[in-house]
Amino acid sequence: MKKNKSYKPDWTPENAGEEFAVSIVKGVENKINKTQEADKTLKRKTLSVDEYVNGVLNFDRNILARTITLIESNNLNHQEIAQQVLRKLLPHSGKSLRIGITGVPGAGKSTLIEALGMFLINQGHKVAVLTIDPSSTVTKGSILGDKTRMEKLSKEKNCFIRPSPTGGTLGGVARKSRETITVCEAAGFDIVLIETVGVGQSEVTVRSMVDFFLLVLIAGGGDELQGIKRGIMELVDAILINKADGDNEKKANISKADYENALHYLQPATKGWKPKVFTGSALTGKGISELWNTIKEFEKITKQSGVFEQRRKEQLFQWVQRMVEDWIINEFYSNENVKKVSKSIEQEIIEGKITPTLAAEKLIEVYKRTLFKEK
Ligand SMILES: Nc1nc2c(ncn2[C@@H]2O[C@H](COP(=O)(O)OP(=O)(O)OP(=O)(O)O)[C@@H](O)[C@H]2O)c(=O)[nH]1
Ligand SMILES: [Mg+2]
Repeated sequence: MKKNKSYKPDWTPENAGEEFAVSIVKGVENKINKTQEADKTLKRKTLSVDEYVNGVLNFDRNILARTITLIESNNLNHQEIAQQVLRKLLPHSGKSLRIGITGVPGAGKSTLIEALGMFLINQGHKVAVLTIDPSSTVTKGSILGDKTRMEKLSKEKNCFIRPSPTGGTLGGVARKSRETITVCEAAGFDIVLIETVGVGQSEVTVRSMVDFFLLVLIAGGGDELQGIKRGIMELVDAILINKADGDNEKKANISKADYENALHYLQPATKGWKPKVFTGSALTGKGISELWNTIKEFEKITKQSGVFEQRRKEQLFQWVQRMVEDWIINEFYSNENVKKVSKSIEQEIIEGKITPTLAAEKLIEVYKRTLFKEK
């Protein structure tokens, strides 16, 4: 191996002589990476926009998965191709029924998706399952859990399961998921099920991309225990009290009455639709057909009244709005001058030298000044 003759480390005093020089062996890391990269590109021929589009439209599962990977990529070049692909797929999308499923961890969402998914596939539907989990970057998501929970479903050729895209903010995850819905619909999936954990903001995001929103609760769990905020109840079209099997059945019926009562005082999430509460068991399959009948009834009523189409249109505008908002926030906080001043302003607030309103004004002023300078 070739040695570098005289290399001086960073800590070497200025004007130091050769006594500080060390010999090092040049790393070989790059070489290995390059070979691996080359292998990858050899195995994975890059596809043209039309190859992606035709693959998706012809229900080529391999290309479908690669298209979604392209959408999820943060590489600018990939994003550009992804947008071209999406533009061509857009006219073929929109024909599915989008169903959001939320609930605390362990409520039985994935088990329910397995049961409902199999029920639908046996009726001839094509089912796409997506999960939205903004925390998955940290926890690596519940991919493993989901794969085992949806064991039968994951083997079905008319089912496609895609775990939450990792990395980035909820806004970023949401953009990718929305675009993934478009791709799945263009591929011919007529039912899209989206699972999200009902803590934090992700349920609001999922509500804004689905037609029907279901909350899964556990019998006798109690509101506090389940961390269910009133806010979620205002978003849902139905509540399933899950795990109503064995000794739990009685408790489930009591919970059902409680939730029906609570919903009675809330504004319905969908105009012209009274949210339904029922009990069931994802494990035994009890309540699955009732759930599906409710969803079909919901679809019929809202399509007749025009509420369905209206919501879809509003969701498109909200989507655009959200992306612009995310961009503005990112643009502001990643501004170098704003970053520099933020620290000292933070300190001034802590010390009570400045009010929050003045602090905000100051930051905005700093940002505005950079804009004028750029011009
Ligand atoms: N007895 C009973 N157990 C159930 C039922 N549904 C789910 N479970 C069990 O509850 C546990 C959690 O189920 P999951 O389907 O993974 O729950 P989840 O809501 O998807 O959980 P996260 O994805 O972690 O948020 C598993 O051990 C399931 O077997 C049910 O109807 N009855
Ligand atoms: Mg799950």
